[in-house]
Amino acid sequence: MKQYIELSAEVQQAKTEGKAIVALESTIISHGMPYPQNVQMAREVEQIVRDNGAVPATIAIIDGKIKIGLTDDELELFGKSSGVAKVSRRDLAQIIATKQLGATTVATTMICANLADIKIFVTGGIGGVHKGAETTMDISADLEELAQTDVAVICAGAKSILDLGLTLEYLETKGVPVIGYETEVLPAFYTRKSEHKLNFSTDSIEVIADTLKVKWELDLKGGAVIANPIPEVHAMDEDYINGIIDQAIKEAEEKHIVGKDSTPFLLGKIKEITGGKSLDANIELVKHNAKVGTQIAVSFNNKTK
Ligand code: PSU
Ligand code: MN
Repeated sequence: MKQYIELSAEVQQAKTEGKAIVALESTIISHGMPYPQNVQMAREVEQIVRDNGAVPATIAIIDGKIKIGLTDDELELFGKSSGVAKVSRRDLAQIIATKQLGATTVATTMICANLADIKIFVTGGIGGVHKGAETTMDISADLEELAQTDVAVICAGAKSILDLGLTLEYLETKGVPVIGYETEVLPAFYTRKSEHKLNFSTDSIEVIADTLKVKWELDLKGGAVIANPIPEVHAMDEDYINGIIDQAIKEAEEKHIVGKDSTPFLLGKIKEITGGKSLDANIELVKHNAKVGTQIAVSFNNKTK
């Protein structure tokens, strides 16, 4: 197994020193945002992790290896290249075996982080149950991964391109804790609120770290979602963004966009219709998640080392 994994020098050193490490995904770079904002976002997020006392490990598949931590050149290559594969659990072995350039989704980043014994992972939003999934069966592999892989994901909830109620039902069935940080309801990515009340909310980083520690010490398999709302000043107007999301979904249906192309198409469309405003919000919420996620990683690391 080890022959497929390569740690960056910075991550290797963090391991030796027992420092907290925060995993970051690469699909958000290659398929979630346009160049050059994507690379700039990735660099800023890495710096926020460092400034808050941990080491960032952006994960991607390059030349037959799972890279845990990217160099600046690798980040740039990722952000610029157009032929990067979007790699979910299904695709991981194939992309490594054929030595393709691959970007890891939430599901695959969890798998790779876990292989490198990194337990805390920061991103923007998770995949979930798509609207209309009762007929399309489009349910993100992210949810199954959360059910089985011991990595906590700090995100701003999920976008309303998804059916948030069904996404929560699915996570409940699979026994995945969804912890609201400074929120009583599931945040909806661009907005701080949705109509879906969470059963566990806290304002304490300590309590989150303790909960993760207990969960895994009890060998309760699987991850957790820590839902951290977008800061008020960057939140978008709910009616405005939901109208645009509906428009994007309609266009995806008309164009018969399905499978793994669905989420990137919708993200791109929303950005286009909002004239880039959704991208600004997206970048700001990821930065905020990086700060909160790093605090959790540092606290968890102190409790478990
Ligand atoms: N949501 C976002 N930005 C993203 C994604 C989701 O706001 O970039 C990406 C993540 O990598 C996530 C993936 O794991 O999309 C989910 O894709 P799918 O719905 O095909 O499972
Ligand atoms: Mn899907």
